[in-house]
Amino acid sequence: MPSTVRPPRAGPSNPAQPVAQFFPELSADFARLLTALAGRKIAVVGHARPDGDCIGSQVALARVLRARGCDVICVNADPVPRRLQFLTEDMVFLRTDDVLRDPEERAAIFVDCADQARVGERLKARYPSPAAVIDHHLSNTGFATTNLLDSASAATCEILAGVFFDLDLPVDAQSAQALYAGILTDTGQFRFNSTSRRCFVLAGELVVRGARPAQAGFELYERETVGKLRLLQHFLASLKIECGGRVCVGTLPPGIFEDTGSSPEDTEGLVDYARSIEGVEIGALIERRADGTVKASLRAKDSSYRVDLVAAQFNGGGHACAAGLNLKDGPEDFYAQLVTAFAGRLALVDAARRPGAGVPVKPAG
Ligand SMILES: [Mn+2]
Repeated sequence: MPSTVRPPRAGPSNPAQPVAQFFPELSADFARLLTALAGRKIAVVGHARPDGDCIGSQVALARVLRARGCDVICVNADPVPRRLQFLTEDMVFLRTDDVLRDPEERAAIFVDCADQARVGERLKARYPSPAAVIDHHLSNTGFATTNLLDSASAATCEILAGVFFDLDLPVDAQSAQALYAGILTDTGQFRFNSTSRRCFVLAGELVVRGARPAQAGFELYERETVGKLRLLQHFLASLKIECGGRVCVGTLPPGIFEDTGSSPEDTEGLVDYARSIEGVEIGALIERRADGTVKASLRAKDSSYRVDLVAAQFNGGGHACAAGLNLKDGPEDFYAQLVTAFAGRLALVDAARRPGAGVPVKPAG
């Protein structure tokens, strides 16, 4: 490890306590994984509708494995979003159909996937026994042979950056930019609760290795399409305030992407507007598709609201402050059901906050 790296413990409030490594246990596990995978062909598998943390993790991990002489491909059910393509130059990103046709046996490493189905059902079937999963979602129970999990990390890219530095693995400029972009996007540009001193230390080290914050900022946030802004316009017009001003929900109807000239990937970040209103504790985006699918993204200002538990009521999951769900046949009254679930969650949190209350704010798990 370069002598300039001084890994602190995680958590925004902890004082600086330099330790030997960023992730001592995970790094030891990763070193064993590298040994076990030596000579194997590898598929680095990300989730459906990949975000910056997912693509960043795939690029950086694939490049590190490639530098060790491995034959590596990256696989996703959905294409790399336009605004993330600056990270994937000269990398092989394949889709589900490509790998279903490919008879090659590969060890699969899943990244940024809270559960195995996040890659999509057909990819899950293609890679039924992943060699490893590297992830930061609270709800991840560990579905692979090797499970590198840390829910205190803001991003899978944070885990990977720390592990690569711990093990002195080669992080070139493109990997550094990919890891930086993953940390930048999953921390909401270093704003969310999950943003720790470790995020800043790692980001600084990534800049030393060639990450370019101005380029990342431009590619990620200054290249919106008109369609995306039209979608935002519709979303803002749909916002409804619920639960006495503490919840705000916006809805996107079927056909909205065609109507506005936008695409599903353009929904990223919309829900943050619902949450951003003064007094609103929880924001939500409901997306209805013509085939009956209902998707929802839930965002809380405070981790005590545990929106992952609300998502779990509809077979979803995620983090305390950011969760999501997907229903194949969404009920007609899903909006009402979701608001009722939020009301229940708010009541629980309020009860726990009352002086002398014995109700736990954060149920186990
Ligand atoms: Mn992530």
